[in-house]
Amino acid sequence: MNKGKILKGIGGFYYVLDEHGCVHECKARGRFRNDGIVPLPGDNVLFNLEKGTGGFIEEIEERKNVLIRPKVVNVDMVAIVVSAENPKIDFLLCDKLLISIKKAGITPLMVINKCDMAVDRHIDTVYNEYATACETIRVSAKSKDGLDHLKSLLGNKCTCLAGQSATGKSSILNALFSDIELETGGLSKKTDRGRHTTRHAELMVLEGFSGTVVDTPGFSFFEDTEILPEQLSLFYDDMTPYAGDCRFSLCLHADEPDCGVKKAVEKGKISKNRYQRYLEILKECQEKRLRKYD
Ligand SMILES: Nc1nc2c(ncn2[C@@H]2O[C@H](COP(=O)(O)OP(=O)(O)OP(=O)(O)O)[C@@H](O)[C@H]2O)c(=O)[nH]1
Ligand SMILES: [Mg+2]
Ligand SMILES: [Zn+2]
Repeated sequence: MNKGKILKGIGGFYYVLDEHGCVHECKARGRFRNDGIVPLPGDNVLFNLEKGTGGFIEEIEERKNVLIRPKVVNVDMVAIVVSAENPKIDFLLCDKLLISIKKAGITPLMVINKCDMAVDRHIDTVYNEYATACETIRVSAKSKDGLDHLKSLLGNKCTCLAGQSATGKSSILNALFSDIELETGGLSKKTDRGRHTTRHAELMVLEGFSGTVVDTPGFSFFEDTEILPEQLSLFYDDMTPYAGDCRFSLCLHADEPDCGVKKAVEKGKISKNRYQRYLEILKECQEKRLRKYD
């Protein structure tokens, strides 16, 4: 038996990368279908190569995590790609994405792209919003500034690039790796206005790396994540250092007196805007819980 990783699946065929860097076209054994298991990109598998008939996936290792859209498993890092200029960044959406990434136990990375064309003030606004919440870097797919840093962070992980359409996810991958040639264009495509250029999920193997990347055709995976109101702030790395100063141990950092987080906001240690959006998301979590017990 050989060990490998599924890069993509098309029409019942799975493309499996072995430990030597070779890709094999495999089918899955019928019992997977009988058990209701669909092999997915990212799956670590054991497979057999048979003369004439190609390969067969025999076993699928237990999955570390499962992303819903795109359907990818065993993801180590999600890079949220935002644009410092156009399209305008949707902070609330980014906050929510960050929360779901943290909740899934995946490492987040904020990538501010298009720094070549953006005014410094706009770049700084985004940077200051997230620098204490997660690792945040500034890049330009066009000028290639910051791309070496990004490359070093990808390492041998499996990284998904997520973000609004036209923020430059595909452009970044094209600029990073000479053997990758993805379609770009995003919003400018007349026939496909505002829709994502990138659609299917596929792990791409990085040249000279054991790492892989997925050019995510969407922004809203994990949309059904349910979060308890008292859990929410645990997913805010920019707030947790101050939660120890709260008078109440189950402080929601909303209306409670003597709240360490609110004090940190007043002192400018936590972004006011991000805190305001935290309150908005907290309300949503509370309403969701109420609806559940209606
Ligand atoms: N000036 C500048 N333009 C960029 C940069 N990165 C991407 N663009 C442009 O932004 C547009 C969208 O880029 P894409 O790479 O297609 O964006 P995407 O995030 O992959 O979009 P979807 O696949 O639709 O989700 C293209 O016209 C790119 O040329 C950059 O760093 N600087
Ligand atoms: Mg794309
Ligand atoms: Zn508090």
